[in-house]
Amino acid sequence: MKVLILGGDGFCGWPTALHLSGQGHDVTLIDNLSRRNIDNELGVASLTPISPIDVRLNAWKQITGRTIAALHMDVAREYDRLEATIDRLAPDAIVHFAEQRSAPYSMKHARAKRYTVENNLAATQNVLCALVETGVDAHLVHLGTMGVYGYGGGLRIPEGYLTVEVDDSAGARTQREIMFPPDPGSIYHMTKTQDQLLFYFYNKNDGLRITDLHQGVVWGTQTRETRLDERLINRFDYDGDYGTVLNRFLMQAAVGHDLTVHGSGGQTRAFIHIQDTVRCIEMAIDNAPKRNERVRIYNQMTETWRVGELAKLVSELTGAAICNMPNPRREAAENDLCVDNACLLDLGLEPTTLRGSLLNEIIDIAQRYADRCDDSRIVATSQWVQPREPSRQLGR
Ligand code: NAD
Ligand code: USQ
Repeated sequence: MKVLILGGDGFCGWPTALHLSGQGHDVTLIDNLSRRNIDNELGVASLTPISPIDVRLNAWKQITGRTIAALHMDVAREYDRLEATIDRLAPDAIVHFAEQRSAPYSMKHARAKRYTVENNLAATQNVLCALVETGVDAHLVHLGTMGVYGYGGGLRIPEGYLTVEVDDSAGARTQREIMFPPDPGSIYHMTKTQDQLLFYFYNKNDGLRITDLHQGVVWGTQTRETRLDERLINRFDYDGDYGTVLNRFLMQAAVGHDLTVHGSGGQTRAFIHIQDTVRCIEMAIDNAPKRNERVRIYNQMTETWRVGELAKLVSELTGAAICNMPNPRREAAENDLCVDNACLLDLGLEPTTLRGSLLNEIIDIAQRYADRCDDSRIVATSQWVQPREPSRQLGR
């Protein structure tokens, strides 16, 4: 298949590009390198030494003989180029990762909030609009988030659609399937709930074939392909804005920093290893929805963990101390999370378990690159609610 990968230089996009190319697909990636630029803006760098994009691509060619084409393009701001590219390439599938994906960054300040909304919604709208305008019948695979559901509310979370009982217009009790009510916890997560509405509309109106993968927190760094050569290494974010919780704990243990549990650690989240991410995307591409099928939604996660339990596990493996810090986020102090993930398991996903793989991750990545860590960037500083003078507090 011809596959176009939007956001193909990022943490999930790069290993996906390699994996799909390695499987024999004809891959082109698009990226505006905004993620690398945000690192510069924040004064941080990936714990792993990531190579410039052209070095990455040349290394892949040298090692495998396979070519991945790359275009520097802003999907949110260069609509005409995007449309012309989709028209010219006529891909069978488009994988869309090209969004600002950090919740803390999206809550940092007005500029970051506005950028996140403008970038994410325009990127999604542009790819959908370009598919309609060109008439290219590509299957769009989007990386969404478990965070659109609001982490539970005591329900078993279905794969996108909730069955409800309502009265029909004649007053008879009837069952309907509706999109699960959105309940975002950050500006970033809110953009993903809005993406869902765009998908719903373009699917209903234009018959676009769309799979939305509601992914949990991704952990791990390397995949089979990124391990082939150090020039292919994947990024590892550890800073307070872009580092995700488990990778942060692994790195903190490696550098002798206390594990930074927000609040009581009772928050439960869904997790998936990066190796399983790339496999899930491959399976989604191989199983495209039929024409006139509604938006297909899969819960792309393999296990749920309480943040405090994760810290305990890492502490038991490494001896690291745990520190319960004031939570900078506005989120439930505790929640249960029960998720239906049968679709991807039925397609053949064999989960990488956290208990089975954590120690390797600590040794292979966190300890190996520990000397690249800037300790001053570890603690999360982005606040969900800005402290204000009493007279300026909203609603008072
Ligand atoms: P990332 O920031 O590492 O990668 C995103 C890539 O998209 C970056 O290389 C960035 O430069 C590019 N990009 C952003 N806006 C763009 C634009 N307008 N035009 C072109 N390129 C653009 O993030 P990631 O961790 O790889 O996440 C990829 C996707 O998966 C995101 O949409 C994210 O919401 C979703 N996701 C990630 C996780 C996770 O834990 N990392 C979990 C669930 C869902
Ligand atoms: N947390 C800590 N200590 C830390 C970092 C985080 O206790 O040092 C807590 C947070 O308060 C939160 C939980 O861990 O309760 C998860 O935080 P996270 O930063 O690992 O994940 P999150 O902000 O939800 O975002 C990440 C990705 C995002 C993706 C999302 C999937 O950055 O792109 O959409 O995971 S999900 O969480 O399932 O919505």
